[in-house]
Amino acid sequence: MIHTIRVILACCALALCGPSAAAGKAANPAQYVTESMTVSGAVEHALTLRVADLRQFPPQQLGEVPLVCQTGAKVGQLENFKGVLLRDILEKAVVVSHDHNDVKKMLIIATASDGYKVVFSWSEIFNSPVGDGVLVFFEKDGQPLADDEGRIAMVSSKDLRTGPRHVKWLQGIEVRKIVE
Ligand SMILES: Nc1nc2c(c(=O)[nH]1)N[C@H]1C(S)=C(S)[C@@H](COP(=O)(O)O)O[C@H]1N2
Ligand SMILES: [Mo]
Repeated sequence: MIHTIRVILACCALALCGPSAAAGKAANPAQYVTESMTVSGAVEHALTLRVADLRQFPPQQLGEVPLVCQTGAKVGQLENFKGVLLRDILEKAVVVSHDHNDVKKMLIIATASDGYKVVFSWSEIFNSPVGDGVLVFFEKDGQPLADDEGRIAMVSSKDLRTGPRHVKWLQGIEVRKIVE
């Protein structure tokens, strides 16, 4: 009985996270492509930004960023891409802060259209060198991003392993204060 349950659970895990799910995304990435991203949650100005809107922020250009999975495997490389700092976007949205210590409790959650999510903290973005390397990007070699990344993606280029916070098909950024 327990063995049967284990087998069922293992199959579910494989279906959700295993090669078949990854292969599905690789085979049909067009369904995940995002044309705009939102900024929501604990901000004074909620934003919806299309690529044309992102171009209004100060441009950032990066050369080569190796993409390394959390396992340590090299999975690719980002080259010659253009974007803007997540910090500049959040400055426009204005993180809500009533108390001197509010910002220290803020999470910044990036969500992709396939349900992938990664978190940053306010301190990482606004008060550490990591923030200098967190880019929302939309152009590679002067061209819009291909379907395998969406039109809008994100990377935290100063991470030790850059794969996990390379968010393909970026859909939104939510600012949320932790519950005390
Ligand atoms: N939207 C989205 N972005 C994602 C992922 C994902 O599942 N969905 N996986 C991440 C991880 S853990 C890695 S290592 C790289 C893998 O990129 P690849 O699927 O092109 O090899 O993408 C990252 N970005
Ligand atoms: Mo990964």
